[in-house]
Amino acid sequence: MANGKGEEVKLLGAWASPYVARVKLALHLKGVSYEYMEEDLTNKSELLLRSNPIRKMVPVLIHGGKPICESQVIVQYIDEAFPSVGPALLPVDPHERAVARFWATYVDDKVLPPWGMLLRAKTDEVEERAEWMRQTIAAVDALEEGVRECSKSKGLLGGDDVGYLDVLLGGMVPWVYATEKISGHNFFGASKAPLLAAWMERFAELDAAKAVFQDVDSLVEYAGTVLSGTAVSN
Ligand SMILES: N[C@@H](CCC(=O)N[C@@H](CS)C(=O)NCC(=O)O)C(=O)O
Repeated sequence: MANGKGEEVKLLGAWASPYVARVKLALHLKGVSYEYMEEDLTNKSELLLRSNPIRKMVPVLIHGGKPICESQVIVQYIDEAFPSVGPALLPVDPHERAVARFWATYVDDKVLPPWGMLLRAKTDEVEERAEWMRQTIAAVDALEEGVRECSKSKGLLGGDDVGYLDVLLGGMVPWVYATEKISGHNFFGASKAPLLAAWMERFAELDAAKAVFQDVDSLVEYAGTVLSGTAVSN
């Protein structure tokens, strides 16, 4: 693995986070070596608080001593800071670039919030859970259109190779599997979202995905304990 200008790269993360997984995927795809530092989010390190004083969240990438925060910003930074290594993640064409960014924003604004609420809801919050489920399914329905718009010959979303939207969605894949185990509902299932389902199978075959994806049973346990204290069920 090669690092631009030999500067040290550190990643502050939390193992279960889909946002952190995005950054790990981008680093692996780019062939950038890095030191990973696991944060205890109940007792955040001085380094995290100093590096991301505004949001105090992971992921934070520290490159040559300079912190970069927010997963989308970090993935774009990695693409720009390490241009000569690995595939270019953002499309070269400005319109294609804008479309990839649009769908990335859509995922974070519309798909992840209700999904996160669903995973955090208590089992007796039946109506709330039904509403979060409905909102997540509606958002994923629309995301199918994004996959249609961005996918090219190989069925990945970055043109001829893996790209920005692949990385952003890729970080969520283990949570798709975990949610299915918890609730019986596969948000990227073939009957409702055939393009996403096919994309997910292809993405999961990449070496970077195999290296980065979390163990699904551990995520299920995490959802049942850390997130809600109770698992989601149908
Ligand atoms: N918009 C942020 C979200 C990051 C995020 O939600 N991180 C969570 C872990 S999954 C976190 O650090 N939570 C700690 C806290 O909220 O105090 C990104 O894309 O990086």
